[in-house]
Amino acid sequence: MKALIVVDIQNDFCEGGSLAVREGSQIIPTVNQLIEKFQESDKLAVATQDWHPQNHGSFAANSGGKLGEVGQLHGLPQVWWPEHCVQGTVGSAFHSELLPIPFVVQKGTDPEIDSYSGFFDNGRRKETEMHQLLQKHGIDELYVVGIATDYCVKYTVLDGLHLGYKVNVITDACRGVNLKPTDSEEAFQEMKDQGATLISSEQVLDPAHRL
Ligand code: VGL
Ligand code: ZN
Repeated sequence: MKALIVVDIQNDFCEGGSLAVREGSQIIPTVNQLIEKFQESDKLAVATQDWHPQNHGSFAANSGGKLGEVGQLHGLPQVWWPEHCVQGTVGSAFHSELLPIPFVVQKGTDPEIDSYSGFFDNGRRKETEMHQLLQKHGIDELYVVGIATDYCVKYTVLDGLHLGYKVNVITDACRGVNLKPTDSEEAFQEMKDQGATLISSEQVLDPAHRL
């Protein structure tokens, strides 16, 4: 059984947000078509939501580190981010053009550790409810879209593969931060090297592509 995973399409990651990703909101019409196709075929769609407390350790202002630089957070390498996706703020809300998605998995709630993946925190110390939810629905194959290609999309895909799912990444329905201009390209390559299938939305939306 197949499921669509929509990663972090939240205001702070779109144009005008505090951690705006270039062209972030451009993927939304395509993502909405995918949500409709999955729902029309009675397939599960799950959204992830970055959901930080105000005192989250990944925020540069809380760490004393410089924006975009890498430091250490409780023993793990950590990029220092601007304050973003603080629980309950407008920035943490899903973009208003995104269709509602019935299942939402929140992550990044522990101030002491960041959580890029929809499955685990960055140390794989704690799990979200994602794997259980997918197991309960008999899911064995994922289609992943969203923001950011080089962080939350990438780690969600790699953890999905690690847990034994077949994983498809719909590349034109993803956008990246690109602290380094080639980061998204390299992220797609790494996902592919680890066993993910890179696919286009055109292929998935083709009526010949059965879910
Ligand atoms: C993300 C940086 C920090 C993401 C979340 O959604 O890719 N990136 N928090
Ligand atoms: Zn975050």
